[in-house]
Amino acid sequence: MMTIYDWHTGPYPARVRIALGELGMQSQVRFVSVDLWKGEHKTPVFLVKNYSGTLPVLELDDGTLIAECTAITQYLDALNDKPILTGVTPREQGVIHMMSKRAEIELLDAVSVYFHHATPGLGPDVEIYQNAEWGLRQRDKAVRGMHYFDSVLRQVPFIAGDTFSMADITVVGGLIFAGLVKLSVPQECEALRAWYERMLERPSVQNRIVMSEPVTISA
Ligand code: GTS
Repeated sequence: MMTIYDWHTGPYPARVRIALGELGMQSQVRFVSVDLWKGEHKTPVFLVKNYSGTLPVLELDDGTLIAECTAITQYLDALNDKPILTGVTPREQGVIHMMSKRAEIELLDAVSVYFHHATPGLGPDVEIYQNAEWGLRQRDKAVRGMHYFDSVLRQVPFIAGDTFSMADITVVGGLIFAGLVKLSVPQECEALRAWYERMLERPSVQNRIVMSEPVTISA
């Protein structure tokens, strides 16, 4: 049994929950809730688990700690004989990793910076430094990212090409976060909007929050 430290509505933890759903591995993990709104992810005890003070974190039975959604997803996918989210051939692996990283840089992380810097974020006790101008620039970057991914999806059905992959999950995370901060996908991004409708129909995306009743254990 593996442990995942996460927060049930968080967009980044959603990426790992969606991956677990796609892989059919929900029964192999237990979730431990770390309350972001109380700043539990910044306590000294939690920082031992993840130096970066972010969620999610995967803990293996032998005590190994794996943070970063991409790393966690790659680990889980590699447990299968035939990975389905991170590619099999070197070309697939390279393209999927690139597009997932690009989705972080151009969309998800940008929305996150906007949330933490140009909105009240997690509240004054947790947001000890804010720079609204930087946050607003990142909001605009995220909107440009939406246009970029729209242009990608006008050419191919999924973010990294012909098949669903970790890169789709990362963009889904970005749009989940955008929805939480009320940052709309521009109307003219028709391909991105249609793709997102399709993504929202996937059971892994629909079930991400109810995947497990959160267990509350202060980290
Ligand atoms: N690069 C990290 C990853 O990919 O795992 C980023 C993780 C991240 O920012 N997680 C959010 C977090 O811990 C969780 S959530 O916002 O999606 O719920 N944020 C808290 C903070 O203070 O940055």
